[in-house]
Amino acid sequence: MFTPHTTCRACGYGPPANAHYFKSETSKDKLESILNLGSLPLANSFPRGLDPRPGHYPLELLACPKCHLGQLSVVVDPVTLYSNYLYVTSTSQTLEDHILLLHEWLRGLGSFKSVVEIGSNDGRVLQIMRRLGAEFVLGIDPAKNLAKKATEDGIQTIDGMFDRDSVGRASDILSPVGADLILARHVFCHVDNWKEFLRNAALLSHGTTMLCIEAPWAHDTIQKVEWDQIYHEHLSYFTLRALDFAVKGTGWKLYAVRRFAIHGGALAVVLVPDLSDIRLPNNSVEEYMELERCAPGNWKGFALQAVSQQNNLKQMINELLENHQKIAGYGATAKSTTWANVLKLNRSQIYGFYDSTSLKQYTTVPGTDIPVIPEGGFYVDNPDVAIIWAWNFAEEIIRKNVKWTSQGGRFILPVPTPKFV
Ligand code: DWN
Repeated sequence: MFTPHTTCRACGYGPPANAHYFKSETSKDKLESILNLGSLPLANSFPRGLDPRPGHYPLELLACPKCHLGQLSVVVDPVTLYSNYLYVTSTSQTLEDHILLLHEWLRGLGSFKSVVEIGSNDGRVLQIMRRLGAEFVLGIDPAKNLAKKATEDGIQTIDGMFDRDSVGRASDILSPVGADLILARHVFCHVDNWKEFLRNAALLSHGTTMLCIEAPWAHDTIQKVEWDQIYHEHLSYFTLRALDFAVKGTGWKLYAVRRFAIHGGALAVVLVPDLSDIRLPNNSVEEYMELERCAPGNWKGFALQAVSQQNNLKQMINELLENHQKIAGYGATAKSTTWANVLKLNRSQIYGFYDSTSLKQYTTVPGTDIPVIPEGGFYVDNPDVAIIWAWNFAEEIIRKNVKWTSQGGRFILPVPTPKFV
């Protein structure tokens, strides 16, 4: 199930999705089509065995001519996307290091003993937050399978979408004070109704609550041609400017911003209750707003570079196959589902995608016949070349496979330009 998306979710530009919209040919006043990737399967719908193959949905990036927010042309039903979710917050050192950095930055902005995480996945981040001193942690996540596991692992987790129901359940647990810190890492851009999300978060807050939203930053996505981050979960491609439009009337105001390197470049934005007369701690909000004003993002140029990048990797693969090289993928990521389907890869070309996530192992890459193989099999199967689909963890992956590279194995980094590393 999906619905068309025709009005910018940040600034409201563009017509409503009605019969007239679909009849009118003129592109006047519409969101602008940037990159149409066709009809693709859901990035994390890895089928196992004889499971029914996942459905395909339109995957097209649009951009708002007014506020430049990148956004998909359709919204897939979130229950379909997330109720049984196979992506697990990676237990990588890279992520651990990032959370320590984020925690240190947040502690510099305010004190917090109670932490609620929206989109808490398997509870990994809340485990780290508790280890760093949080006295009370609570997760909210729609993936029933992950919420159950997190709770069993000691992280109380409400299984549900972030809506009035889960907010009511969280309020009962948090009452009477509310949360000191509300964390929303890589979930805000999965949300269709931003204002509703922000208003729901306000219901969990008190006078000095900090709401921290972290999301891949469109500035990095465009600069580093991270087009493989386009998949159905990512409804929006985040800018501070777009958030500034959306925050009005939701009970929040922008407080501080910082860019982090995680996931190819992400912005962490802290918001505080709009009523608080709290002074801004620094000029970071204005600095990033100015940076985005100066470089609003050339989406059209990004699309051209994305197509060029796709063709380059396809050519590299063909040349390697002509030289009888055994090619694999490292990391069965949501990003690699986009690559595999756009390049129409199959197992006659790619031996398999190796991954550490048990939920994905022995499944098939959505839309293809390529198997997902346990990471431990990488040395057994010993491919000649491996494309690092989890390029956001490339340093860590290369470091832990130095034995393979020292024996002649070669890694390819697919972004910003496919190349051997
Ligand atoms: O927004 C999202 C981001 C945060 O995570 C979600 N919508 C979906 C997901 O996207 P992704 O699958 O592209 O994320 P990652 O974090 O790039 O996925 C890494 C994958 O690589 C995991 O399946 C684990 C695997 N991996 C591995 O097999 N060996 C990762 C490392 C570091 C490794 O050493």
